[in-house]
Amino acid sequence: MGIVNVTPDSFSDGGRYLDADAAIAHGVRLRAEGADLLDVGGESTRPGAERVGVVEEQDRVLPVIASLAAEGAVVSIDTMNAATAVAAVAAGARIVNDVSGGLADPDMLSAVAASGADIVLGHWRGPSRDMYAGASYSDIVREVTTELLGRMDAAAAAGIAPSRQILDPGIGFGKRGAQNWDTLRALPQLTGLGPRVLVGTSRKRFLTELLGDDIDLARRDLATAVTSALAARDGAWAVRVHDVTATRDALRVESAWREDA
Ligand code: PMM
Repeated sequence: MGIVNVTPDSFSDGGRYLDADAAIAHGVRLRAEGADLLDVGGESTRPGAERVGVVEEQDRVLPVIASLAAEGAVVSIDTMNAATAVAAVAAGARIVNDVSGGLADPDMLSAVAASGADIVLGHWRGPSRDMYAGASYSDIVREVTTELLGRMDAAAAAGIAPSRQILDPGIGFGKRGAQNWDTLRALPQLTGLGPRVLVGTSRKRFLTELLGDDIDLARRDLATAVTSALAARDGAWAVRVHDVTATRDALRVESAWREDA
């Protein structure tokens, strides 16, 4: 899954693709580099980010989604707003990527159920404005698993069958440094729950906490390619990344090893 952030303030690529044409060209490039999915977002979820109004969010993402979908791309909309999700599906998105797992907007699950789209249910403990407020766990694996099971039940109750659900452990969301590694280590349990699993580690802070705050983007992308390959090894269905080329190579290496190619 290649990332197309149409935002001024996402934490590693904010502002680069705020213009619709630049964002569309970026999505086309990511597809050419081997992305099977394009994740279009108009609201940053970086730690400390303020919410964006739905009108502005939709102005940013809808033209980009319509154009990329018309080119044949499978597009997801990265949003916590039900109204944006519905408009994005009407514009051609096939997946609603809600990092809050339906918690941020009480209308989200029923809206997605009616839209026919698939949904990404992220593990989330509260808004990015105060990203680490919920970052306290006694048994993180048990708690993340239980909370995701709760989102699966809520989605099913709203009419979204498990086959339309995709789970995401929410790396960086309400999780500090080591808590992210603890969560990633539990991927085999998460992939065992049934639905497909999506993992997003790309350029995230826990990587620079490990490797050094001063590492450049190329090194962050290399680290991302490694975590993405390991996620694939542990059964992830998709990995959400900025640098598709590096991760595509890493995934090919992982699959050649695993499948005896
Ligand atoms: N991370 C970010 C944004 N959206 N969506 C999913 N499903 N999973 C993630 O881990 C995730 C996400 C934050 O990263 P960005 O600001 O670089 O896009």
